[in-house]
Amino acid sequence: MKELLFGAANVLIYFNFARTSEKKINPFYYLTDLLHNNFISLIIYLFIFECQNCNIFAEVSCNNTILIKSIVIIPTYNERENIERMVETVLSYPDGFHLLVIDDNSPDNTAEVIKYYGQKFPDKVFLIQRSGKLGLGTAYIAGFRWALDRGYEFIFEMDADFSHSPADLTRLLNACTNDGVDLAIGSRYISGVNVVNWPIGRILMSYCASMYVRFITRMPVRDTTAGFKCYRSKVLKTINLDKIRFKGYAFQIEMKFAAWSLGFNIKEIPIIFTERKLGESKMSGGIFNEAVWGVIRMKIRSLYNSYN
Ligand SMILES: Nc1nc2c(ncn2[C@@H]2O[C@H](COP(=O)(O)OP(=O)(O)OP(=O)(O)O)[C@@H](O)[C@H]2O)c(=O)[nH]1
Ligand SMILES: [Mg+2]
Repeated sequence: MKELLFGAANVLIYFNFARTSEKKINPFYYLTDLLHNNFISLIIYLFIFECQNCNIFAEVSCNNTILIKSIVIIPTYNERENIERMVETVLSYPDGFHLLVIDDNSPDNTAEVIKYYGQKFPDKVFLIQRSGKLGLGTAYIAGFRWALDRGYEFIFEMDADFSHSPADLTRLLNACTNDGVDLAIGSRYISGVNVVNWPIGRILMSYCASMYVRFITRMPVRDTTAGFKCYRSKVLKTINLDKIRFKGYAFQIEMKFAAWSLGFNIKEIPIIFTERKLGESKMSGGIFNEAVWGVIRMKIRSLYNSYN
Protein backbone atom coordinates (compact mmCIF):
# COMPACT_ATOMS: atom_id res chain seq x y z
CA MET A 1 0.00 0.00 0.00
CA LYS A 2 2.71 2.45 1.07
CA GLU A 3 4.85 1.48 -1.93
CA LEU A 4 1.88 2.00 -4.24
CA LEU A 5 1.23 5.53 -2.96
CA PHE A 6 4.93 6.37 -3.13
CA GLY A 7 5.02 5.13 -6.71
CA ALA A 8 1.98 7.24 -7.67
CA ALA A 9 3.48 10.37 -6.09
CA ASN A 10 6.80 9.83 -7.85
CA VAL A 11 5.18 9.24 -11.25
CA LEU A 12 3.16 12.46 -10.83
CA ILE A 13 6.30 14.41 -9.99
CA TYR A 14 8.15 12.94 -12.95
CA PHE A 15 5.44 13.94 -15.45
CA ASN A 16 4.97 17.39 -13.99
CA PHE A 17 8.70 17.97 -14.02
CA ALA A 18 8.90 17.00 -17.67
CA ARG A 19 5.91 19.21 -18.53
CA THR A 20 7.23 22.23 -16.63
CA SER A 21 10.71 21.86 -18.18
CA GLU A 22 9.21 21.94 -21.68
CA LYS A 23 7.73 25.42 -21.11
CA LYS A 24 11.21 27.14 -20.98
CA ILE A 25 10.03 29.90 -18.64
CA ASN A 26 11.90 32.17 -16.22
CA PRO A 27 13.37 30.44 -13.09
CA PHE A 28 10.94 32.01 -10.54
CA TYR A 29 7.86 31.03 -12.49
CA TYR A 30 9.43 27.65 -13.14
CA LEU A 31 9.72 26.96 -9.38
CA THR A 32 6.21 28.11 -8.44
CA ASP A 33 4.76 26.16 -11.35
CA LEU A 34 6.64 23.06 -10.24
CA LEU A 35 5.36 23.41 -6.66
CA HIS A 36 1.82 24.07 -7.81
CA ASN A 37 1.78 21.07 -10.14
CA ASN A 38 3.23 18.79 -7.50
CA PHE A 39 0.80 19.80 -4.79
CA ILE A 40 -1.00 16.44 -4.95
CA SER A 41 2.28 14.55 -4.59
CA LEU A 42 3.13 16.69 -1.58
CA ILE A 43 -0.21 15.79 0.02
CA ILE A 44 0.43 12.10 -0.67
CA TYR A 45 3.87 12.31 0.97
CA LEU A 46 2.40 14.05 4.02
CA PHE A 47 -0.33 11.40 4.24
CA ILE A 48 2.26 8.59 4.07
CA PHE A 49 4.33 10.30 6.76
CA GLU A 50 1.33 10.67 9.08
CA CYS A 51 0.15 7.11 8.54
CA GLN A 52 3.60 5.75 9.24
CA ASN A 53 3.54 7.48 12.60
CA CYS A 54 0.31 5.76 13.59
CA ASN A 55 1.43 2.39 12.19
CA ILE A 56 -1.45 2.20 9.75
CA PHE A 57 0.71 0.62 7.08
CA ALA A 58 1.60 -2.20 9.38
CA GLU A 59 -0.01 -4.73 7.12
CA VAL A 60 -2.74 -4.74 4.53
CA SER A 61 -4.41 -8.02 3.76
CA CYS A 62 -5.44 -9.08 0.27
CA ASN A 63 -9.07 -8.08 0.84
CA ASN A 64 -7.85 -4.58 1.73
CA THR A 65 -8.85 -4.72 5.38
CA ILE A 66 -6.24 -2.88 7.39
CA LEU A 67 -4.69 -5.22 9.94
CA ILE A 68 -2.64 -3.84 12.77
CA LYS A 69 0.71 -5.48 13.21
CA SER A 70 0.53 -8.18 15.89
CA ILE A 71 3.04 -10.82 16.85
CA VAL A 72 2.76 -13.86 19.08
CA ILE A 73 5.96 -14.66 20.95
CA ILE A 74 6.39 -18.30 21.99
CA PRO A 75 9.38 -19.45 24.02
CA THR A 76 10.23 -23.10 23.44
CA TYR A 77 12.29 -25.75 25.07
CA ASN A 78 11.64 -29.26 23.73
CA GLU A 79 8.25 -28.51 22.16
CA ARG A 80 8.69 -30.38 18.89
CA GLU A 81 5.49 -32.35 19.47
CA ASN A 82 3.43 -29.17 19.82
CA ILE A 83 5.07 -26.54 17.69
CA GLU A 84 4.01 -27.62 14.22
CA ARG A 85 0.31 -27.65 15.06
CA MET A 86 0.77 -24.40 16.97
CA VAL A 87 2.29 -22.58 13.98
CA GLU A 88 -0.41 -23.87 11.63
CA THR A 89 -3.13 -22.82 14.08
CA VAL A 90 -1.83 -19.30 14.74
CA LEU A 91 -1.33 -18.62 11.03
CA SER A 92 -4.84 -19.82 10.23
CA TYR A 93 -6.58 -16.88 11.97
CA PRO A 94 -7.78 -13.91 9.92
CA ASP A 95 -6.18 -11.44 12.37
CA GLY A 96 -2.87 -11.85 10.53
CA PHE A 97 -0.78 -12.76 13.55
CA HIS A 98 2.93 -13.12 13.03
CA LEU A 99 4.87 -15.61 15.11
CA LEU A 100 8.25 -15.35 16.81
CA VAL A 101 9.66 -18.45 18.48
CA ILE A 102 12.54 -18.11 20.93
CA ASP A 103 14.13 -21.52 21.11
CA ASP A 104 16.89 -22.32 23.60
CA ASN A 105 18.69 -24.88 21.50
CA SER A 106 16.14 -27.58 22.31
CA PRO A 107 17.73 -31.03 22.16
CA ASP A 108 14.62 -32.33 20.36
CA ASN A 109 15.33 -29.90 17.46
CA THR A 110 12.19 -27.80 17.87
CA ALA A 111 14.04 -25.08 15.94
CA GLU A 112 14.18 -27.21 12.79
CA VAL A 113 10.39 -27.08 12.54
CA ILE A 114 10.43 -23.29 12.87
CA LYS A 115 13.17 -22.99 10.26
CA TYR A 116 10.98 -24.94 7.85
CA TYR A 117 8.03 -22.59 8.47
CA GLY A 118 10.34 -19.57 8.36
CA GLN A 119 11.29 -20.54 4.82
CA LYS A 120 7.68 -21.21 3.87
CA PHE A 121 6.38 -17.94 5.38
CA PRO A 122 9.42 -15.64 5.55
CA ASP A 123 7.26 -12.57 6.34
CA LYS A 124 5.31 -14.21 9.14
CA VAL A 125 7.30 -16.82 11.02
CA PHE A 126 10.54 -15.89 12.77
CA LEU A 127 13.03 -17.69 14.97
CA ILE A 128 15.55 -16.53 17.53
CA GLN A 129 17.81 -19.39 18.47
CA ARG A 130 19.78 -19.08 21.67
CA SER A 131 22.75 -21.12 22.81
CA GLY A 132 21.11 -22.99 25.71
CA LYS A 133 18.32 -22.98 28.28
CA LEU A 134 18.52 -19.42 29.55
CA GLY A 135 15.06 -19.13 31.13
CA LEU A 136 11.59 -18.07 30.13
CA GLY A 137 11.98 -14.44 31.25
CA THR A 138 15.12 -13.72 29.25
CA ALA A 139 13.54 -15.45 26.22
CA TYR A 140 10.55 -13.11 26.35
CA ILE A 141 12.72 -10.04 26.84
CA ALA A 142 14.76 -10.95 23.77
CA GLY A 143 11.47 -11.37 21.90
CA PHE A 144 10.04 -8.03 23.11
CA ARG A 145 13.12 -6.13 21.95
CA TRP A 146 13.01 -7.87 18.58
CA ALA A 147 9.30 -7.08 18.12
CA LEU A 148 9.65 -3.43 19.22
CA ASP A 149 12.55 -2.90 16.81
CA ARG A 150 10.23 -4.03 14.01
CA GLY A 151 7.30 -1.81 14.92
CA TYR A 152 4.77 -4.37 16.13
CA GLU A 153 1.85 -2.70 17.88
CA PHE A 154 0.36 -5.70 19.71
CA ILE A 155 2.76 -8.17 21.26
CA PHE A 156 1.54 -11.46 22.73
CA GLU A 157 3.00 -13.99 25.12
CA MET A 158 1.81 -17.56 24.77
CA ASP A 159 3.03 -21.07 25.71
CA ALA A 160 3.74 -23.63 23.00
CA ASP A 161 1.91 -26.49 24.70
CA PHE A 162 -1.74 -25.50 23.97
CA SER A 163 -2.41 -24.80 27.66
CA HIS A 164 -3.37 -21.41 26.29
CA SER A 165 -5.88 -21.85 23.52
CA PRO A 166 -4.71 -19.91 20.43
CA ALA A 167 -8.40 -19.23 19.69
CA ASP A 168 -8.30 -16.77 22.63
CA LEU A 169 -5.65 -14.61 20.94
CA THR A 170 -8.42 -12.72 19.16
CA ARG A 171 -10.25 -12.08 22.45
CA LEU A 172 -7.12 -10.59 24.00
CA LEU A 173 -6.50 -8.53 20.87
CA ASN A 174 -10.09 -7.23 20.92
CA ALA A 175 -9.72 -6.11 24.52
CA CYS A 176 -6.73 -4.00 23.49
CA THR A 177 -8.13 -2.67 20.22
CA ASN A 178 -11.78 -2.09 21.21
CA ASP A 179 -11.69 -1.46 24.96
CA GLY A 180 -8.55 0.67 25.11
CA VAL A 181 -6.74 -1.85 27.32
CA ASP A 182 -2.92 -1.63 27.48
CA LEU A 183 -2.32 -5.10 28.85
CA ALA A 184 -4.87 -7.89 28.42
CA ILE A 185 -4.29 -10.98 30.54
CA GLY A 186 -5.79 -14.39 29.79
CA SER A 187 -6.92 -15.17 33.32
CA ARG A 188 -7.66 -18.54 34.93
CA TYR A 189 -9.09 -17.07 38.11
CA ILE A 190 -11.33 -14.17 37.10
CA SER A 191 -14.50 -16.25 36.95
CA GLY A 192 -13.97 -19.12 39.39
CA VAL A 193 -11.11 -21.51 38.62
CA ASN A 194 -10.90 -22.38 34.94
CA VAL A 195 -8.21 -25.01 34.85
CA VAL A 196 -8.67 -28.37 33.15
CA ASN A 197 -6.74 -31.53 34.04
CA TRP A 198 -4.43 -30.14 36.69
CA PRO A 199 -4.13 -32.17 39.89
CA ILE A 200 -5.79 -30.39 42.81
CA GLY A 201 -2.40 -29.80 44.45
CA ARG A 202 -1.15 -27.84 41.46
CA ILE A 203 -4.34 -25.76 41.24
CA LEU A 204 -4.06 -24.92 44.94
CA MET A 205 -0.40 -23.99 44.60
CA SER A 206 -1.05 -21.73 41.62
CA TYR A 207 -4.12 -20.12 43.20
CA CYS A 208 -2.35 -19.51 46.53
CA ALA A 209 0.69 -18.11 44.70
CA SER A 210 -1.60 -15.57 43.05
CA MET A 211 -3.16 -14.67 46.40
CA TYR A 212 0.29 -14.29 47.95
CA VAL A 213 1.47 -11.98 45.16
CA ARG A 214 -1.70 -9.88 45.46
CA PHE A 215 -1.24 -9.62 49.19
CA ILE A 216 2.40 -8.50 49.01
CA THR A 217 2.13 -6.21 45.98
CA ARG A 218 -1.48 -4.91 46.38
CA MET A 219 -1.77 -5.32 42.60
CA PRO A 220 -5.45 -5.83 41.64
CA VAL A 221 -4.83 -8.83 39.37
CA ARG A 222 -6.36 -12.22 40.12
CA ASP A 223 -4.09 -14.40 37.98
CA THR A 224 -0.73 -12.85 38.75
CA THR A 225 1.33 -15.72 37.32
CA ALA A 226 -0.57 -15.95 34.00
CA GLY A 227 1.59 -16.26 30.92
CA PHE A 228 -1.00 -15.52 28.24
CA LYS A 229 -1.02 -11.80 27.48
CA CYS A 230 -1.33 -9.09 24.92
CA TYR A 231 0.68 -5.89 25.41
CA ARG A 232 0.27 -2.67 23.54
CA SER A 233 3.75 -1.74 22.37
CA LYS A 234 3.74 1.44 24.47
CA VAL A 235 3.75 -0.72 27.65
CA LEU A 236 6.90 -2.54 26.61
CA LYS A 237 8.49 0.69 25.38
CA THR A 238 7.82 2.41 28.72
CA ILE A 239 9.01 -0.42 30.96
CA ASN A 240 12.78 -0.39 31.17
CA LEU A 241 13.31 -4.06 30.32
CA ASP A 242 16.80 -3.92 31.84
CA LYS A 243 15.13 -3.48 35.23
CA ILE A 244 13.21 -6.77 35.04
CA ARG A 245 15.12 -9.00 37.45
CA PHE A 246 13.32 -12.35 37.28
CA LYS A 247 14.76 -14.78 34.76
CA GLY A 248 12.34 -17.68 35.16
CA TYR A 249 8.58 -18.04 35.55
CA ALA A 250 8.30 -15.27 38.16
CA PHE A 251 9.07 -12.95 35.27
CA GLN A 252 5.34 -13.15 34.54
CA ILE A 253 4.57 -11.60 37.93
CA GLU A 254 7.14 -8.85 37.51
CA MET A 255 5.92 -7.77 34.07
CA LYS A 256 2.38 -7.30 35.38
CA PHE A 257 3.67 -5.51 38.44
CA ALA A 258 5.80 -3.19 36.29
CA ALA A 259 2.87 -2.37 33.97
CA TRP A 260 0.54 -1.76 36.92
CA SER A 261 3.10 0.39 38.80
CA LEU A 262 3.47 2.57 35.71
CA GLY A 263 -0.29 3.15 35.60
CA PHE A 264 -1.21 1.13 32.52
CA ASN A 265 -4.75 -0.07 32.04
CA ILE A 266 -4.86 -3.82 32.74
CA LYS A 267 -7.82 -6.10 32.09
CA GLU A 268 -8.22 -9.79 32.80
CA ILE A 269 -10.08 -11.83 30.19
CA PRO A 270 -11.41 -15.20 31.41
CA ILE A 271 -9.84 -18.16 29.62
CA ILE A 272 -9.85 -21.90 30.12
CA PHE A 273 -6.38 -23.25 30.81
CA THR A 274 -5.79 -26.89 29.84
CA GLU A 275 -2.92 -29.07 31.03
CA ARG A 276 -0.50 -29.93 28.24
CA LYS A 277 -1.20 -33.18 26.41
CA LEU A 278 2.18 -33.54 24.69
CA GLY A 279 5.72 -32.85 25.82
CA GLU A 280 7.04 -32.31 29.33
CA SER A 281 6.74 -29.58 31.91
CA LYS A 282 9.78 -27.40 32.59
CA MET A 283 8.58 -26.36 36.03
CA SER A 284 10.97 -26.98 38.94
CA GLY A 285 11.19 -26.27 42.67
CA GLY A 286 13.65 -23.42 42.10
CA ILE A 287 10.84 -21.44 40.50
CA PHE A 288 8.99 -21.50 43.82
CA ASN A 289 11.96 -20.14 45.77
CA GLU A 290 12.62 -17.44 43.18
CA ALA A 291 9.03 -16.27 43.53
CA VAL A 292 8.55 -16.42 47.33
CA TRP A 293 11.47 -14.18 48.29
CA GLY A 294 11.73 -12.42 44.97
CA VAL A 295 8.23 -10.94 45.21
CA ILE A 296 9.02 -9.34 48.57
CA ARG A 297 12.30 -7.95 47.21
CA MET A 298 10.48 -6.71 44.10
CA LYS A 299 7.90 -4.85 46.19
CA ILE A 300 10.58 -3.24 48.38
CA ARG A 301 12.63 -2.18 45.34
CA SER A 302 9.56 -0.58 43.78
CA LEU A 303 9.29 1.79 46.77
CA TYR A 304 12.47 3.60 45.74
CA ASN A 305 13.03 2.61 42.11
CA SER A 306 10.44 2.89 39.34
CA TYR A 307 10.26 0.63 36.30
CA ASN A 308 10.82 3.25 33.63
N1 LIG B 1 13.11 -20.49 25.32
C1 LIG B 1 12.75 -21.05 26.48
N2 LIG B 1 11.49 -21.52 26.62
C2 LIG B 1 11.16 -22.09 27.81
C3 LIG B 1 12.05 -22.22 28.89
N3 LIG B 1 11.38 -22.80 29.91
C4 LIG B 1 10.14 -23.05 29.48
N4 LIG B 1 9.99 -22.62 28.21
C5 LIG B 1 8.77 -22.62 27.39
O1 LIG B 1 7.84 -21.81 28.08
C6 LIG B 1 6.53 -22.29 27.91
C7 LIG B 1 5.92 -22.61 29.29
O2 LIG B 1 6.61 -23.69 29.86
P1 LIG B 1 5.88 -25.00 30.49
O3 LIG B 1 6.87 -26.06 30.75
O4 LIG B 1 4.74 -25.35 29.63
O5 LIG B 1 5.46 -24.44 31.86
P2 LIG B 1 4.04 -24.26 32.45
O6 LIG B 1 3.07 -23.98 31.35
O7 LIG B 1 4.15 -23.25 33.52
O8 LIG B 1 3.81 -25.66 33.11
P3 LIG B 1 3.23 -27.03 32.49
O9 LIG B 1 2.63 -26.76 31.17
O10 LIG B 1 2.30 -27.54 33.48
O11 LIG B 1 4.36 -27.94 32.39
C8 LIG B 1 6.64 -23.51 27.02
O12 LIG B 1 6.39 -23.12 25.69
C9 LIG B 1 8.08 -23.95 27.22
O13 LIG B 1 8.59 -24.68 26.14
C10 LIG B 1 13.38 -21.71 28.70
O14 LIG B 1 14.25 -21.78 29.56
N5 LIG B 1 13.67 -21.15 27.49
MG1 LIG C 1 2.66 -25.21 29.95
